[in-house]
Amino acid sequence: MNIHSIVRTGLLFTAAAAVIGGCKPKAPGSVDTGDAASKVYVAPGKHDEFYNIVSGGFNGQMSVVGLPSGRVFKILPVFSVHPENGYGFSEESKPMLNTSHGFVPWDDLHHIALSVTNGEHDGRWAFGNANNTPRVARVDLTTFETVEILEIPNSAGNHSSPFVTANTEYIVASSRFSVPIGDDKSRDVPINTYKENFKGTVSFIRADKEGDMHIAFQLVTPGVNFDLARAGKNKSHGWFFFSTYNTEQAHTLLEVNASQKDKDFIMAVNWKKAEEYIKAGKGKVVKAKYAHNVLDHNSGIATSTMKDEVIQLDIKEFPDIAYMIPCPKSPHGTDVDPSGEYIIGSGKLAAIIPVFSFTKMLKAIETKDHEGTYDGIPVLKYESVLKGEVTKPGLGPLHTEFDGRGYAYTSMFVSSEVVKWDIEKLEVVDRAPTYYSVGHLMVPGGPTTKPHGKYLVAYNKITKDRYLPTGPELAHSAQLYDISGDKIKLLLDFPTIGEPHYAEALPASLIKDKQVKFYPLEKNSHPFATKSPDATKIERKGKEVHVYMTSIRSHFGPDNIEGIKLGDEVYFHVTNLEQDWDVPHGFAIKGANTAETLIMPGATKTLKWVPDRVGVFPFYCTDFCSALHQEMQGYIRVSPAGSNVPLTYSLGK
Ligand code: CUK
Ligand code: CUA
Repeated sequence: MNIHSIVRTGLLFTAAAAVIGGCKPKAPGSVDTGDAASKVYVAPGKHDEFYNIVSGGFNGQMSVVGLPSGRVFKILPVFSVHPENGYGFSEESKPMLNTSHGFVPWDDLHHIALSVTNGEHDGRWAFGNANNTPRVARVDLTTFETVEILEIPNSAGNHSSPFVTANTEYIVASSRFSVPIGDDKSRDVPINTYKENFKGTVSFIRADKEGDMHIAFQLVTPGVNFDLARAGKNKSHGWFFFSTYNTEQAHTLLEVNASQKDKDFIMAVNWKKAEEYIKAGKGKVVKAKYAHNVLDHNSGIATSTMKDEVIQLDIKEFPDIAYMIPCPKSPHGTDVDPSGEYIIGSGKLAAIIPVFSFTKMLKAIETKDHEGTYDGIPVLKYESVLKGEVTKPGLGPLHTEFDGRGYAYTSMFVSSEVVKWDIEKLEVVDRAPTYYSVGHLMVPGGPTTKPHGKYLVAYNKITKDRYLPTGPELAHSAQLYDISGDKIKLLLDFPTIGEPHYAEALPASLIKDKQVKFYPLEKNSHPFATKSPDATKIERKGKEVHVYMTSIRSHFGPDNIEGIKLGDEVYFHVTNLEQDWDVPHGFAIKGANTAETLIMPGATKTLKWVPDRVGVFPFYCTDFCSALHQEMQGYIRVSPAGSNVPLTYSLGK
C-alpha cells in the first residue's frame, strides 16, 4: 500500500483547484429564462430537431430523447428485461439475453455508437455495450428494437466498447479488466501473478451486415485496463486509439497502485495491418465459447447460437501493429477530431490536456523515435508525438467532443464544468459550469467527420439540489447548452433514465421517415402465427397446449377456453391482426409467472402459463386500444388433472 500516492493525488487536485478557484460551481446556475425557454420550446404537435440516443448505464437500456426539448420518447431494452413490452419475458425474445453463462436479465450499458458511412451518420443502427457480461448489441433505427447481440470471449468488463470505424466495417470492443485467458489450466492462476499471466484483448467485430456480427479477429495485448477508444478518420482511417490505465499492472487497491506512474498510454493500433496478417493466415484459432443472438424481423423470433472459436493475434509477435503513446495520467477518454489529425487524451488525474498529432505519430514510427518498450510494444516519445498541451483546462478531464467549427469541448468531472478550446491554438476560449460533476458530454455528430453542432449536452453524475428530492436516489441529470455562438449558454436541465454515460444525437430528418409502422401480416413467418380470425385453434401435444389466438379491436379469438388441466403448460401465441400504426394489444392472464406481453400490429408473441389451481381465470388486453378496450377480455377454465372436460374453444357462443 502506498499512502504517498494518495497524498500526491490529493495535492495535485488541491494545487490545481487553487489555480482555477475551487471545485464546485458556486452560482445556482439558473438561466435567463426568457431566451432559454424559447430555444428549447417545442410547441405541442411539433417535432424535435434531433434524436438523442442515450445509454442507461446500470439499467442496461437505451433511452430515446428529443432535442432540444429533453422529452423522453422511449425506453429501449437492450441488455435488460423490460416489463413495458415483454422483452426478455416473451418466449420469442428470451434468446436475446442468452450468453455462455446462461440467461442474463440485467447488465450495464455505457456507450452508444451510431453507424456511419464515410465517417458521417447514416441513421441505420445504434450499437451499445454490455459492460458486465461482455457483449455488443445492434439496435435497428427503423424499429427501435434490439436485433442482434454478440458476446465477446476473453473479455472481462467490456467498457472500452463499442466504437465504430468510418464505414461501420468494424465495431471495436476491448476489455476493461485484464484476466488470464486460454484453457482452464492457464486461467486457474494466483491473482498475484497478474504481471505474468493476465492479458488484455481488443476485439474487431465485423458489423456492416445485420444479423452477421462476428469477431473478425481479437488482439491479445499486455495486461492493462482499457478504458475508452476511438477510430481514426479521414487521414487516420485504418488506425484505432485506445486509452489505457493501470499500466502499473496492479491487482489490488488500484486507486493507489494504478496511479503511480506519471503517464499511462494511448495504444495506437494499425488495424489495416492486423487485417492483412489475418488475411495472410497469421492468426491463431483458439477455442472460445460465446453466444450470438439474432432477432428475425419477419417472425419476431430471436435465436441464440453458441460459437466455439476466435482468431487471435498477439500484438507482441507483430511489431508493426501497435505502438504506445505516453499519456498523462490515468487517461479516461481518448477522442479524435473531425479531421482525424488530432488525438486527445483526457487524463483523469492530469492538469493539462495533451493533443497528439497523427502526422507526428507516423513520423515517430518511421524514424523509430522510441523511448523503450512496454511489454514488448514500442513506446513512442511523448514530445515527438505531441502537438501541444491545453494548459489550465480545469480539473479531471474525461471526454471530448467537437463542433465541426474548430472547437473541442471537454468535460471536467472534478471542477464540474465544460470547457471549450481551440483545436489549432490549444487555447481555452470559454467554460461553463455543470451541475454537478459531468461525466460524458455530447455534441450532435460530435464523434463523426461532420459534427452537426448547435447543442451540447452534459450528462452529470451528481444532481443534489437540482430537482425535487426523491429519497436516497436522485434523478441523474442532463444539461443542454447552446454552443452556436461564442459563449456556451445553459438552456435546460432535464432528468434522465438510469445513469447515462455516453450518448449520440443525429438529425431527426435522417430517420424519422424510415420508421416501420406495423409488421405486414403476410410477411409474418412466426410458426404459430394466426393470420385471420377463422384460423384460430388450440392444439394439445401431451401436457403442452398451444393456443393460436388473435387480437383485434376489441376482442381475443377465442375468448372462452375449456379443457385445460392441472399439470398442463399453456402457450398463448397471440397474433395482433391490426394493420395500422400505433395499435398494439396486450395480453395478461392471472397468475402467469412469466409476465405479460405486448404485441405490435402484425406480430405474434407467446406467453407461457402454467396454471397452479383449478378454476376459471380471466385474461385481458393491457394496452388501451379502443373505446371498448375494457371489454377486450376472455376466460379459461382449468380442471383437475385427469378430469374429462373436453378441450373446447369459442368466440361469441
Ligand atoms: S465512462 Cu461513464 S463518465 Cu463508462 Cu464512458 Cu466516462
Ligand atoms: Cu386491445 Cu386493449
